[in-house]
Amino acid sequence: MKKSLVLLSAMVWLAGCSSEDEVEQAEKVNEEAEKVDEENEMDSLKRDFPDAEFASGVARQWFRLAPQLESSSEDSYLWLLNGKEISTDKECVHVFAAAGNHVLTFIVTNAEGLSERHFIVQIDEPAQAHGSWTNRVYEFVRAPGQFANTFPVIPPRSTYESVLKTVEDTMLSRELISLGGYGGYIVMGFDHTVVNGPGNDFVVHGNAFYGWAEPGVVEVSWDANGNGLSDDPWYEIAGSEYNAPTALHNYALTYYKPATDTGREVGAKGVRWTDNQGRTGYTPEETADMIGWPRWLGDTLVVGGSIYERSGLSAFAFGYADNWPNDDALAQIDIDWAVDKNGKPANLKGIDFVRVYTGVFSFSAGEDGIFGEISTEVTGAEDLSL
Ligand SMILES: [Ca+2]
Ligand SMILES: [Ca+2]
Ligand SMILES: [Ca+2]
Repeated sequence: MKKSLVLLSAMVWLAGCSSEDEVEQAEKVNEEAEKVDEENEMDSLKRDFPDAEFASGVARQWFRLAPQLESSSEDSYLWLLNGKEISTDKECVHVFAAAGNHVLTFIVTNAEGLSERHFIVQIDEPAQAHGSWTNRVYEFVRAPGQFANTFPVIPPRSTYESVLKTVEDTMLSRELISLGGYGGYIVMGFDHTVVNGPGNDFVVHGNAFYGWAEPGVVEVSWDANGNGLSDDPWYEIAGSEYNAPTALHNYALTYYKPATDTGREVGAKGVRWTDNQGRTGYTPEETADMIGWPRWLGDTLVVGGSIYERSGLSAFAFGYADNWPNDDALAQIDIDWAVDKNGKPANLKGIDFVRVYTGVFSFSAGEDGIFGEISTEVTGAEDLSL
């Protein structure tokens, strides 16, 4: 097959060329490929590939290359990076861990044959170095509990925007943010994409120590729609408890603000809750310094995801936040552990956003529960590669 000759020549110019030489070579290879297309009379494949043989990008930022092909449902696509498959989508979306030059090959196949083009991709380091710590808070929902308005302090009449600002400032100064009882969560983002490299990739920092874990479930997401916002699908980091017999997924729990709770029992204290398993109950009684309902929330709060059972304050084996001391390797997370809604590997190349929520519903912290509910604390998340 004539095409295989073209592919071979593409591999040969890898070593030792300058970027300009490489682009020149790519031009030659593409001219040859066009001729082959003509010889093969593959009219349907003579489409508008990207003109330039050169594409550039920045390390740890999404690289996207989309050929302007007429849409044809019979086409199949293959992208090779330095000869290795990286995508079978029409648009190539990839992320590079470091600066460097690469050869990208795009192959379209349909009933008439195949056609291919080559690109030299030059990846540079960003003008301003990326930071290893999360730099932005996108969402924050504290669940009712002991530190509802005090950790960090949320002043009266705070708006949601001012709460976000307070929490973001707290994260930037690497101080503790309490998520409250089960389901309370924070969504944080980095100033770059955390690349899924070999082994562990990031760690969520909390205040766990040996014998005192308040595990938070970790979810990850990447900016699939490219709008810079955290509005893309989430993938749970399937830690050691994901398949435990007592684990519940698709769990939902509703908290009711005490003063407005019409279903409240006479004399009841604490915060009433119901869940999608038909259960109901009250959180422990509030005391003067335990104002149970976060000030900025409405009359009800629905939270959920997965929920895990645990007795005492022992740590889960791996894959959670606020579970092992921050400098223990068991606190680290591998993006490879991310799964979709059906528990299938998500195969993520990198992540931009991290969501952490309190993953157990328990009030057993301390003797007689004097330390209140199990509440995950976080100070931020760290990219281990920087
Ligand atoms: Ca990894
Ligand atoms: Ca997005
Ligand atoms: Ca904690």
